Amino acid sequence: MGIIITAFERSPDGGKGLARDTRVRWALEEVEQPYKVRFVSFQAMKEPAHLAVHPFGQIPTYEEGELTLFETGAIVLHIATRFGGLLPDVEHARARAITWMFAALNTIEPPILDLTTARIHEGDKPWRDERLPLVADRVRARLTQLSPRLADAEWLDGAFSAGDLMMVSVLLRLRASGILDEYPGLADYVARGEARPAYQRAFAAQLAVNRAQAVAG
Ligand code: GTB
Repeated sequence: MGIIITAFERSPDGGKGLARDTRVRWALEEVEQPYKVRFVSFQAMKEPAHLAVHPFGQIPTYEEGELTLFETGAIVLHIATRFGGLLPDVEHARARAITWMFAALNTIEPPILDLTTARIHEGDKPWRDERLPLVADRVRARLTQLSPRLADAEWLDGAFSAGDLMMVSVLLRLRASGILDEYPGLADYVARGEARPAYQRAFAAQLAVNRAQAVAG
């Protein structure tokens, strides 16, 4: 039964791998499952055919036979549950790895998203210069709490898991701000994630599409 995901027809990041389909591609590469991609434009995302698979008109989505999923966290959890390799077999270790997935999405990512909003989407607002340092410090507070976890450990809890996949994917979004480099241990952790062959394949696949789009104009 084939797997089909959706991705931007043309990612606004031009192929830096920051759009969330990269997380799904990475998970599928880790578990060595082939997949196809249906590319959608911003306009098509808001049309009934796509809204039928994603109620909020976004990417990524995941289709596998009669199963249709949206929300990256749910998709990666499904992939990790359905195929071996991304979650430990031992019950408690498995629950902890899933906890790290939620921590990445619910505790670490929200201030990072706020920072992106403040830096990019609200860049022209009169209160931007006042707000930006506050938001940046909220990110730093979380990174300061997370850092000790990785001081002497390669991954968050034993072997690499879906929790690390999600945490690295979330932290990656910080790179352009320069804040990640203030935490060398976390920067190294992200680099370890990016060095994984499965990540490299996922990154290359999304880059190839965005490069082709750039050439096509
Ligand atoms: N909670 C959902 C999930 O985790 O799946 C959020 C999905 C989401 O935000 N999707 C974005 C989207 O479809 C793409 S990934 N946006 C279009 C819309 O809402 O109309 C977010 C994203 C977009 C662009 C960059 N970038 O260019 O750097 C990075 C991340």
